[in-house]
Amino acid sequence: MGFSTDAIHAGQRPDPSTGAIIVPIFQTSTYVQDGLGSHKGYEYARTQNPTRGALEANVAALEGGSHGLCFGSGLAAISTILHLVRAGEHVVASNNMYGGTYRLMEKVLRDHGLRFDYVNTSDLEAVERAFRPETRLLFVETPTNPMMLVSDLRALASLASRRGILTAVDNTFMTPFFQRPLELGADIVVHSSTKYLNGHSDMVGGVIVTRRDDLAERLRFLQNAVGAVPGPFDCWLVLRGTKTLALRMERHDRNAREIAAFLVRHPKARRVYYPGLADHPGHELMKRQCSGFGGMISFDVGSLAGATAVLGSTRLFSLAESLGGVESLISHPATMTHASVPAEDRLKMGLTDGLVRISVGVEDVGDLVADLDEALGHV
Ligand code: P1T
Repeated sequence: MGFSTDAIHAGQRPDPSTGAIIVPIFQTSTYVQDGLGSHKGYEYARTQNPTRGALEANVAALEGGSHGLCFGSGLAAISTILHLVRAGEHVVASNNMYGGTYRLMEKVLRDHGLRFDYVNTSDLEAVERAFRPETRLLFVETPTNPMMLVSDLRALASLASRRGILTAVDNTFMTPFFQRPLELGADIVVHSSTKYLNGHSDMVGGVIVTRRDDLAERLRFLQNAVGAVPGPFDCWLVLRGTKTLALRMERHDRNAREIAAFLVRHPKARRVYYPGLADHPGHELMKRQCSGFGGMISFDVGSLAGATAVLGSTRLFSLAESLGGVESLISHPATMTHASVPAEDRLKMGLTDGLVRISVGVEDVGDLVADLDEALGHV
C-alpha cells in the first residue's frame, strides 16, 4: 500500500464490538480475566493497551518496520534504547543533536557507567575513528537539531553493522514520509511523536520502530520493565495525527523551501541552514536518501541582540520550544533547546547566540514571509 493509505489504515480496524470506525480510547488500567491464566491478550495497561497497540502498528508500517513501541516522551523512548547499553560499553553519537538527548547521555547515563563520544556523523572517517571494541551503539540525528547537518545513513549503518554495532536514528525532523532509516540499514528508528507525527502541539510522546525480532523482544521487555509508557488518549491523538502526516509534510516542506529562499536573499540573515538549499553541504545526499527537506530552518542574524529582536517581533511565529506542529514556531537554541550543551561546544558547531530556529507551519506562506520580513527589519 502507499504511504497515505497505510497512514490512514495500518493498525486500525473498526471496533469489533460497536463498528466504531476510529480506534477507541481504551482508558483502563487493567483487564478482567476469564479465569486464572485465561484472558483476551490484555492483562495490565502498562504492558498492553489496544489504543497504544494500534499506534505502534501504524508507525511501524510507516517506517517500513515490523515492531513499534510507544513511550511517554521522545526522551523516554531514547532512554529505553540506551538501556540496551550496559555499564562499561560505549556509544558514538552525533555531536550536534537535540540538547535533551545530550543531557540524558552526559548528565544521567555517564554516571551509570556508560561511555559516550560525540562526533560529526557527516564525517564517516571520524565515526570510524571513534569506534572502539566496546562500542555498542551508534546514535544519529539527521538532519541535526538545530544545525541541519546531514549524515549518510546507508554508509553509517554499514560501517556499524560490520563491527556488530547497532545503529539508531532519530527521525523526528524528517518523519517516515521523507526518510526511512530502516530501509537504509539502520536497526532502530526513534521519534519524538510530540512533533510531526502528532502534528498539533497537544501532547508529548515517543515511538521506537525496528525490524529485528531480537531487538523488539528486548525493547518490549524494557518498555514494560522500565515503564515509561504513554496514556491511551495521547496515543489516540498521535493516531489522529498520522492520518494527515503526508498532507502536512508536503506543505511544511513547500513552505520551508519558499521561506529558505526568502531568507537567503535577506541581508539580515547572514547564514541560512536548510538542506533544501542547493549550496547546503548535505543537499545532494538529502536528495538521495530523502524525498523532501522538511520544515525546519535555522538562520544566523549575527548577535544575541539581533536574535532577541527577531524573536520578540514575530507575530505569526510564536516564541516556543518544540516543533512540527501545524502552527509556526520560532526559538533560540543557545538559551532554549540546547542550553545544556557547553557554550564552547555550541560555538564549535556554529550554534551561536545569533542563531534562530524556525519550525515552519502549514499557514499561508505569504503571511509567514511577511511576518519574518517585518521581524528581520528590527535587527
Ligand atoms: O520532547 P520529547 O518528546 O521528549 O522529545 C525529545 C526530542 C528528541 N529528538 C529530537 C530530534 C527532538 O527535537 C526532541 C525534542 N525537541 C524539542 C523540544 C525542540 O524544541 O527541539
